[in-house]
Amino acid sequence: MTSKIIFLGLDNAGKTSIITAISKRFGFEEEVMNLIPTRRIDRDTFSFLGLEFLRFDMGGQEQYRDDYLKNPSKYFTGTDLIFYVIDAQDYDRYIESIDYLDQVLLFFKEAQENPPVAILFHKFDPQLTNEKEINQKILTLKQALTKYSREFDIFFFETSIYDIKTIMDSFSSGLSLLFDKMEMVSHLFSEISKNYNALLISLFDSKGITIGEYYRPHLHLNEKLKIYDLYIEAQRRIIEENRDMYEFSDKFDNGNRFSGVVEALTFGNMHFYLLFIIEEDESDLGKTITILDKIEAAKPQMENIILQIIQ
Ligand SMILES: Nc1nc2c(ncn2[C@@H]2O[C@H](COP(=O)(O)OP(=O)(O)OP(=O)(O)O)[C@@H](O)[C@H]2O)c(=O)[nH]1
Ligand SMILES: [Mg+2]
Repeated sequence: MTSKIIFLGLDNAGKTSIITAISKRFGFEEEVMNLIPTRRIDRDTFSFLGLEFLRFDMGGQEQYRDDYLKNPSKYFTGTDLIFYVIDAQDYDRYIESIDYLDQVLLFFKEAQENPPVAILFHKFDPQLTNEKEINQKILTLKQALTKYSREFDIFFFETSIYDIKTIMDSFSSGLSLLFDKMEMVSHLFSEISKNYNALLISLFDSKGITIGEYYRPHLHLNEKLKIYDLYIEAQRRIIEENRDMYEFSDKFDNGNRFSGVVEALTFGNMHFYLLFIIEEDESDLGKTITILDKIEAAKPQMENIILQIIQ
């Protein structure tokens, strides 16, 4: 069974940029700078956890929007997941965007289809995250959008192509809505983390989609971003150097040191990457090494977890 995922939103919202960033993950900046408006609909397919997905990038120019809305069943029927993208910087078009979403969701409601809806407040670029105005505007918009929550499961995300982690997180979380088992993995990781005193445990597929994740509640966003950058680099090295694991050690802005280990796990032609981050005990480095050894020894257990979810 193929699942259908659609990306909707006004023209210039950033849909194609997001899809490009997800598919490439590195070196997409130039391509994104040179994007032209999508004509009608771009389709592509990808697989995740052994399942096939059809992804529709639905061009948002007015003529196309009119077309979809005139013939909604042709375009929307059988949708399993909606990503609705709003240009968070374009305040003047908030109303227009809500209006479009209204009409789209009206179709789904009448057709009695209720796919989950991930709403992305996009172009929430790193330099804006602390600005009062945009935060206030987004908050107001969220309040207006909660009216859909009676009929639909809606989820909000702030994203920016200048912070790839925000994009990957929103996409992974969206997909997780289609997989009960993904929640199970995260739950399991939270249990496992206690044995290793881990700061973070994540399982990624080969394209960087998060299958499960645990992180210590107090871990800051910039700490997560730092870890993610190191992870991307580790994954690149594993592939280039044909390794099955990679270890690194670094420190956060507050000076606290941490160790990371990425293990590559392979099942047939599917590749997964398991990331552990543990706090380094500077007074007792032997302890850190013991934990890292313990993590390595637990590889079969981890492989079992993955086997359960890809079956
Ligand atoms: N500042 C900023 N600009 C972005 C971001 N994402 C995309 N853009 C820019 O927004 C513009 C439009 O992006 P597209 O991805 O083509 O928009 P679209 O939603 O696919 O538009 P249509 O295909 O017409 O529906 C491009 O110039 C991108 O470079 C972002 O996160 N921040
Ligand atoms: Mg486009």
